[in-house]
Amino acid sequence: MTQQNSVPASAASETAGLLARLGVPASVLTGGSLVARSPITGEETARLKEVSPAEAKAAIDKAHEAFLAWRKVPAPRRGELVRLLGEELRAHKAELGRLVTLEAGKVTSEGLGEVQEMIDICDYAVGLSRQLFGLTIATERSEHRMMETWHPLGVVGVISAFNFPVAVWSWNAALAFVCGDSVVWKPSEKTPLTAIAVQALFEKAAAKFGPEAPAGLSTLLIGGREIGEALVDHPKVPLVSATGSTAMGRQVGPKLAQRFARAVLELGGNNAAIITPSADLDLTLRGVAFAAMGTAGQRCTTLRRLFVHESVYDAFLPRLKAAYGSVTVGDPRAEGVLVGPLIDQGAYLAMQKALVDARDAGGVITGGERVSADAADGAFYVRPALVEMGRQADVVLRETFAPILYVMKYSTFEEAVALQNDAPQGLSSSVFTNDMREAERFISGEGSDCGIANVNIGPSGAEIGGAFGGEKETGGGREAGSDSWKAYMRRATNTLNYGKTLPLAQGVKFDV
Ligand code: UN1
Repeated sequence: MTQQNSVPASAASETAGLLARLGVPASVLTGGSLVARSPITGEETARLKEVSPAEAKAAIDKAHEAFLAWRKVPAPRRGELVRLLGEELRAHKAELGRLVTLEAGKVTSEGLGEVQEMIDICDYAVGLSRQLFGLTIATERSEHRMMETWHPLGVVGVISAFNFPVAVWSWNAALAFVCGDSVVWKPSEKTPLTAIAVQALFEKAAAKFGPEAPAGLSTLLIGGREIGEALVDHPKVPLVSATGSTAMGRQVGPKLAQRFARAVLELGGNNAAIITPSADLDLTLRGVAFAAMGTAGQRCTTLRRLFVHESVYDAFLPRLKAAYGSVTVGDPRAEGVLVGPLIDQGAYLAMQKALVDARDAGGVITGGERVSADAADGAFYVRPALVEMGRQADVVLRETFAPILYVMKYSTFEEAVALQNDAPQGLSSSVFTNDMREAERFISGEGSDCGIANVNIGPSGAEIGGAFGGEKETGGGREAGSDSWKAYMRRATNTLNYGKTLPLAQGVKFDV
């Protein structure tokens, strides 16, 4: 049975109150041209001033000046600033999490969870600030030493998407700050308010830290596409980390390559799960439900393709359909709601188009219809869609950023892995199995070709400790944990001669 919430209450007045508590003056929220909205009701929440490309360029120049000062501050001391940022986030987790709910439409636990990811990466970066190690390498020459050192890189540009409006900045920024870099952030036009709140919290932390944190260390640029371009084109930005569509990455990647800047690209995902004959179906059901319907299908790690072994298909599908029918869709602030709104009408229309294409390709659809339209006509709530497909048609191979799960049958494990790897994207993947050989094969070099390959958990909800990112059309970038920090620094190889002779490498003789 379709359950839904009653009329959503105003989101605008609560937004203003939260921003005030997060340290954002009311004057910021009016008089501009960028209209901020809450997807919960569709109502306008602010009109923000946008920077011009010339102002963006000047701000990037200033960020470069900030970098020149910041790189001189010892790394563990830089870590102290990030520790203070983490403290601000802890102290304001409830308000910021709620603002994420209001602006991005995430249910309460996911809004709070996003802020928790920010806190976690701050903790991680604080530890890292004392572990920016290089290697000492055996040299072929006597009385020599060879080593590598890691140095601050410069201004790091961050372009983020609406679906993780604040966490993505923090995965980049917390690392960049401890690495000795300054950060310039262009958030999604769909979620500027959460970015403004985070910048206010950063400024509080920087004020506590003191004058060693230069002005311009963290800069927020509110604006549209041309502001992103200003970041991508500026010669003083050696690294841009961009999260968004593959189409966006195709524009950004070549421009950065043209000027030999680094790119961390976090683009589309078309994540799959394989349900094998030995899978624990209770656990699998929970894993699939969260990964496919959570965040209203708007994570880049959302589960979009499900391959079910023919021997368990008939046992599993009715249970999955029941979960799709009973999940509560509605106001994400309400207790018990698991699926909030789509971000906007564009997302809704893209979902409907994909469902038409899926039907044309022979898909049998359960759900997918709009709900609560009469309660808030500017808001777009949908029942998540389950689409049984006979084959992996074109529509299945493209990423539609909405809660659509395509379900297909398979016969052999090899076939399932091949189907999973057949998508142009390569972000996240999982297998549900209790067969050790299948599990190991899936995560082996011959298994999943994705940046994330999981066993007995869904593809979404990654922890910050691992490197986050994917292959192929996902862009190849890695953020957050493991050794991702190395992208935010430059490496120098140093050879030191402590002897009185000058032996040349490779046995070369050059005696003058
Ligand atoms: C994204 O959707 O842009 O793995 C990132 C996850 C999150 C990150 C998603 N930690 O679902």
